[in-house]
Amino acid sequence: MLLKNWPAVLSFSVISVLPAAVYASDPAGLPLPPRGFDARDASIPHGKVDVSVSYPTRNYGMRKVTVYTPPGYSTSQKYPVVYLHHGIGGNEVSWIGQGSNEGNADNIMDYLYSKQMAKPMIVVMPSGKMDGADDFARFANFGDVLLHDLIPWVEETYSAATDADSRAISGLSMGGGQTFNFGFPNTDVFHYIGPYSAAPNTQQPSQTIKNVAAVKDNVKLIFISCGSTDGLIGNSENYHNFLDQNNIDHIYQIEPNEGHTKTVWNRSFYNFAQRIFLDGGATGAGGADGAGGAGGAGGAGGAGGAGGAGGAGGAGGAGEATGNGGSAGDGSGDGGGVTGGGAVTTGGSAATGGQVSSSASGGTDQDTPPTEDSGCSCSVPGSEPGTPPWRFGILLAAIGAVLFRARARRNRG
Ligand code: FER
Repeated sequence: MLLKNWPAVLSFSVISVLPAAVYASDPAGLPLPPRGFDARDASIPHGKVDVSVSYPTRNYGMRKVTVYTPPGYSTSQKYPVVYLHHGIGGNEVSWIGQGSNEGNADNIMDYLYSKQMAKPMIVVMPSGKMDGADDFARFANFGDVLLHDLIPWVEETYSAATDADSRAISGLSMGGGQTFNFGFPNTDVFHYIGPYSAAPNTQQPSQTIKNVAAVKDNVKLIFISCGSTDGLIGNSENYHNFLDQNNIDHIYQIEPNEGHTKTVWNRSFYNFAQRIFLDGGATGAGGADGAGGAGGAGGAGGAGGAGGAGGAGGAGGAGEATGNGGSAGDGSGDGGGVTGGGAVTTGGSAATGGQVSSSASGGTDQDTPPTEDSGCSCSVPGSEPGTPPWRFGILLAAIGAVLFRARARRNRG
């Protein structure tokens, strides 16, 4: 009797929360990071930065790399590693605000840890431009060094985990091209892929993704970003379209009114770093965005609920669909805390809830207000292949709706 009406209720509930899934090709619209997220803050703990350390290669002599280890780094534990690449004029110090000064990965990691928004990880920033005939060749030649010289050296020298779940590849511009070019053909090595503002050295998706199933099975997060006015945006868009066409979950984040800038790269690293290495690890972080906020947030709230952390997001919305989303969230986890600017907090008993994209712009503390509607109609990748959190959200929302209505009917009768 209770179950008699469930197909109708299910389809209603699914339809009512569908927009987050249907418009998968829309950019994610993540909220701006809070003020000061990329600045050095004397009042919080700092990681240790080994600047311009040398490591041996088989074919290029000694090469330079900068390595950030998190506050509290200890050899009694193994850390995941993100390999973070610079742009055309950069080197191993560009990501720590020196030399060509392309980003502030050290400050961003310090910030994320101070807010408990990221898993402790090692950030490896190599000089990724080798000898070669031209810039394309120079950046391409680093692939072999990365895989066969640098990674083995890092894993011997630092207290690094050595499985693909514990490796991420990321980078900006020419380094974004490297991220596509080295990441997708090596999904047995890297399970997190984050290219920002990728440059013309980016190979075609048909060249780097020969095996769609392997990408779906292996890769836990693809995060592609670019400034909306960047003349190079076609490289990112090309992958975004290919991934959509092949139903490969990913986040596509466009930074409004930004060109080929450090602002994009810092925001991108902030967004990427808090969404990686969330699967399976001891802290089992549940992704959660957002501090409630205005309408449009409800759908994302439901998704957050599936991750075990998003009840608050659902509550921020309005209407029946968002209410369902919220209650599903309440039911599925014991709510890992939802932080102000909204990202990852540890806890959340639903464990693998991972990349829940933005909900609303509430909670950020910004110099410049968000210029886009930041309601979530995003590509939300799953924390496990084939089971994105929002699918759990939909299912749980539907079950919640069935139970709620059955009880309401009983009470009325
Ligand atoms: C190009 C435009 C941009 C190009 C490279 C870049 C080699 C790289 C920019 C960067 O890394 O910041 O045509 O060709």
